[in-house]
Amino acid sequence: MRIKTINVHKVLLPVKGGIYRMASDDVQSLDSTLVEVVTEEGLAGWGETCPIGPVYQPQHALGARAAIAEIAPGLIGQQVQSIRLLAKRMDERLNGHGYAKAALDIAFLDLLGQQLGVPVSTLLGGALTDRVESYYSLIVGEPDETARIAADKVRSGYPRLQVKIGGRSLEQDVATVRKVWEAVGFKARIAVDGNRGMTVAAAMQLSHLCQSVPFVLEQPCNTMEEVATLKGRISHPVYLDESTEDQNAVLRAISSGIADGFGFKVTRLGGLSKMTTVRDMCAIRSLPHSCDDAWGGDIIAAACTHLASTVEPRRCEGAWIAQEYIDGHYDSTNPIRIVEGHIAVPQRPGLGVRPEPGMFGPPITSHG
Ligand code: 0XW
Ligand code: MG
Repeated sequence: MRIKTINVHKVLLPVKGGIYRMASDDVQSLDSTLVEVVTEEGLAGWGETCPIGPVYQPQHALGARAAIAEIAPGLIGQQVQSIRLLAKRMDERLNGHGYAKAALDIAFLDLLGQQLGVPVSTLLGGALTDRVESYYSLIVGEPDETARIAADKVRSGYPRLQVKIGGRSLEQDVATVRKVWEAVGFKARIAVDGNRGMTVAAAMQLSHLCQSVPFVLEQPCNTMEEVATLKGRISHPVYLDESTEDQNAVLRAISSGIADGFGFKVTRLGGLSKMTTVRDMCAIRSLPHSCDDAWGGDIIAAACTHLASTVEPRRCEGAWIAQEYIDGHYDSTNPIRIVEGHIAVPQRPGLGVRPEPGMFGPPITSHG
């Protein structure tokens, strides 16, 4: 099975409700890059990478497409058999840019799964469950309104909530966390996500003022070093998200004991194949983690779901997908959907989702 063509598509995904607000940035429409890798036999594998704007993390949409333009010509004619060989080939074409390589890695796994007649979860080591948890992300908002949405989402079945804070007064952040807790109590696990927006001092004050609320504090400060100084000085467990820039950053965080868990992004870590390594490193130290991506449609949602199904459920902090904040699906027959806060793991070969033929229009670039 040799690669004949790689088509690149650009898809705009406007935010339902207008604005997705985080401490680090407000976004209104996201620019997703999809790759369709077509073999000589006419089989098509899909991949996707959709950074949540150019500010959330160093990755950005134009960067993804520029990187794919460097890499793709070198993949034409290559066999889709050894994912590791294809990864090596990509590294020989371009240093770094894991978030662009991730889209291609996902497409290779989609192809291989279809050829072997197995779901991607099987290629990642095997699913432990057929239904994974998701979580609802509450954007930075007014405390009472945030608590009202939180209660509503927990009633609908979400087992976990992520409360976004930062970029405003400590008073508002503390009020939001307390009100969400009063509204949901132990009915859901709570992560409080500062998205790099807090000083160490503010993170310490928040933790002290909300001491009796059992939440995990996700990426409160900008750097891993700042977050490291919180150890032993606050009462809440600390998770890293944006600081996990690559596999080595995860290794550093685990070996130095900085993080009690992680919010992982499949594309930032370089794709599903690279994620299996950090997944297994976390298993060795019994560390919980999510299986998310920053944004995107059904393709990346399927990738996150397959991965999450291979994580020991007691340590799986869910697969976040953008469904609640975008309209429609690429695959209306077999969409990846959150039902009662959970996502069914696709059982069909490959990713188990196919964009409707022609729905993205002609590709913006074709290689091969
Ligand atoms: C909730 N997410 C997974 C979606 C947005 O991209 C931000 C992200 C996070 O945890 O920071
Ligand atoms: Mg986060």
